[in-house]
Amino acid sequence: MERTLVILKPGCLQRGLIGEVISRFEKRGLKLVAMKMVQLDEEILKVHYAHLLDRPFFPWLRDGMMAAPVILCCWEGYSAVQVVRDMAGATKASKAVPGTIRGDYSLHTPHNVIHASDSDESAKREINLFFKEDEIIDWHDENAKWF
Ligand code: IDP
Ligand code: MG
Repeated sequence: MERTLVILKPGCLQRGLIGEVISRFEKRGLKLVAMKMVQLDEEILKVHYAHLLDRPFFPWLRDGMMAAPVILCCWEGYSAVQVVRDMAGATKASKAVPGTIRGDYSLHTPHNVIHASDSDESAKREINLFFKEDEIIDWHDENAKWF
């Protein structure tokens, strides 16, 4: 089964959208295998967003991601990376289609509610960056047969 990393960004916590967003993934049939609230720092953000370090908006992205705690979650399921990316919607908030998380809850790209891994390779790297091995729990999902 595939795993993907979702970060509920600081604005998601501040706006009281945590339950709403997590509920969407649960209802879709994804299995939550790890979750924690953390205050991110510059060091880890420079690794996580290494591909964006030289972009002009990086300082805003970094500060925005440190403006309040985030919720880190690891979701597992069939084709989890692509399914969660599709549920997140387009990076550019104003172009995100209604029905997607970004399309329903954001208008401006810096406030696009969640991060979602963009490939299986990134997912593995990001899950390793944010979670220790023993923080991921392979529990038995009694409802799996209904999904
Ligand atoms: P993604 O989050 O959809 O994978 P990335 O290109 O990896 O998109 O960018 C990471 C984050 O950086 C975005 O989610 C968004 O918050 C922010 N970002 C990306 N492009 C821009 C931009 O042009 N202006 C401001 N913020 C941006
Ligand atoms: Mg990305």
